[in-house]
Amino acid sequence: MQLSSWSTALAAGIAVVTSAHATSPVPLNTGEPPVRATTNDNRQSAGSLRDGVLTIHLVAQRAAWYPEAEDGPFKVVAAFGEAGHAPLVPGPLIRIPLGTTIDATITNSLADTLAVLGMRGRSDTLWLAPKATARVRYRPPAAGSFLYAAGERRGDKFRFAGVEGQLAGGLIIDEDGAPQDRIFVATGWAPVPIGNNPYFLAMNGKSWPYTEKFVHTVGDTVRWRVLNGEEGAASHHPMHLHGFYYRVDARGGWDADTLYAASQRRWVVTENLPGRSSMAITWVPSRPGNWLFHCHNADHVAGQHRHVIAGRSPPYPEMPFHDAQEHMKWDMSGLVNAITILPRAGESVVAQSATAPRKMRLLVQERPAYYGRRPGYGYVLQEGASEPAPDSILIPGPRLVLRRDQPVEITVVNRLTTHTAVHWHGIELESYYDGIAGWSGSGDNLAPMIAPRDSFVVRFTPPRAGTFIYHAHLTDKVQLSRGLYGALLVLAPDQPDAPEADQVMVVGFGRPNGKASILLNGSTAPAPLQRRRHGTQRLRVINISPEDNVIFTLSTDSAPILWKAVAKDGFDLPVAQQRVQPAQLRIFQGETYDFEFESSADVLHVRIKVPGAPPGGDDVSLQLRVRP
Ligand SMILES: [Cu+2]
Repeated sequence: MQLSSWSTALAAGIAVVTSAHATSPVPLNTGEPPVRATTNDNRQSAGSLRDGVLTIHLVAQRAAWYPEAEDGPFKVVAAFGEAGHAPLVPGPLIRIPLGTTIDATITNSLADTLAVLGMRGRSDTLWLAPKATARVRYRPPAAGSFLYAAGERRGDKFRFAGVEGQLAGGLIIDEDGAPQDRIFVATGWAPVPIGNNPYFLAMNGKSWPYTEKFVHTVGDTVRWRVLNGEEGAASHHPMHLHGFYYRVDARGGWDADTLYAASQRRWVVTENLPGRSSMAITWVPSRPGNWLFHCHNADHVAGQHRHVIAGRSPPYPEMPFHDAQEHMKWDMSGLVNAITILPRAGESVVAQSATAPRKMRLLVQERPAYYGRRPGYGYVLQEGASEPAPDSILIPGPRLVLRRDQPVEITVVNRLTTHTAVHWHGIELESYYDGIAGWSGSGDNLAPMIAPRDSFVVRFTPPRAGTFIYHAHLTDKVQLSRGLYGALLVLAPDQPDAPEADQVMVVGFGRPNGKASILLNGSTAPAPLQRRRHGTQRLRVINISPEDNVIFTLSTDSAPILWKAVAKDGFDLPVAQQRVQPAQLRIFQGETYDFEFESSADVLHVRIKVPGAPPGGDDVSLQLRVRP
């Protein structure tokens, strides 16, 4: 096979270097049952560090990987291991102080040619024929969180995903001192050839409910570096933390890493991790109880992938609803980590507010044949003493307006024919009310699923004014797609609730007339909204679509207007980040943004579009018209 034909299979711009030489000291895969891969928790650097040189010998080989229990189902995958040691998923961690030289020997024990990226000069590719061994010396020039990855030749293409998806590892260069952080590498698996799109994801080599569970104490400083080892533009993981904000200290990954200056750091509850990217984050739990850190792409955490891991074909068995904890094990998979925060010794657990709470009744309702043959679900706020008709629904749910520091008591009444649970996304509340049935709470006092005809009383006092979301957090893909989401606005005590100067745009997903589509404020053809011509106006943008990220624009008839980002996920942005810029935003699932703008135009156009969608594909517009 000619080298030139290898390179044509790859994206232009990657340096192609022939470094394969010598013969392998490691026997080829001869069809024997592969060795067992060990899960890599990324606590320990591989290799041996002496006199400023890290010496490491990596071997790419077939391995049996157990993404759930160690005696559970396995997949035969390609994985890296150190010579003489078990292969690891994800690949061995290379973690060195800045200034260290990596002296790496890499052996390809796979049946076909291997392309290794990131092991020298970041995006410089190394080619290894079967049985070949290469040696690389590389001194990383800067600190940061990087990745290396490899793909195997399959016909005329190199696969960096599929069964090769676990050939990725962290490459961490420390600036100073002993590292106090943990490292997580997300990887993906898909069969070869891909059929019916079965796949699953793993965090540090395990898929929920077998992912690592973290235990911290109130007041601990938690530092994580999270890396998306998956390839490509299609792999995005908007990572959401329940209950607390986290500070984004650095973003990078494949080509570079940017450590943010203090004024550039933002506090978020959701930050998107594209393929081959990294983030360094810091957070401090301030309330005890159980929480989650997970990808907000509902399909990346859908429980059905557990059956893919087990090798089952659809139709999959029914999910168990008899027990919330059992249900939670089957309702999610992949990129979900459980977190338990312990109270600090001697501190009481719950502070009760002295103020009487404002009481609300939120009905969860169902309308048959709303989306084609499928039902629509919707939240409806009860006004007055009598309940609304059971089949009346609103999509999205009503704009819930709460006041900062004012306690609220929301009775959620389930009038669906199935169980549900509500998550108050971004609200810093007590764990028990966070909405993860079978997990929220602490000890034995865990939140239940809300059964049909049952109700659940939620109590919290929002401490921060901003834009939040309330949404179903049970069988998310189904319940979000059917309409169980809405905007949750927390206003300062003296802040007027003025919809014409303070608009909310909710991006969702549904099936109007049975056809799957992104939705803007619940519709593919939303009615125009009125706005004031003068003065500064606020636009709150929410994406709670289960699987879609969108490009959101605000423009006159001819061009985008200018807006200023003022908050992200309900947290005011530092002044240095409140930049005036053209009104275009790529917003991922579970994110909210607040913008301010002024415009005297008669008509402004809000438009959402799925990136890369063909003309006439997913694209929804809404007009903001000046009040006559
Ligand atoms: Cu994801």
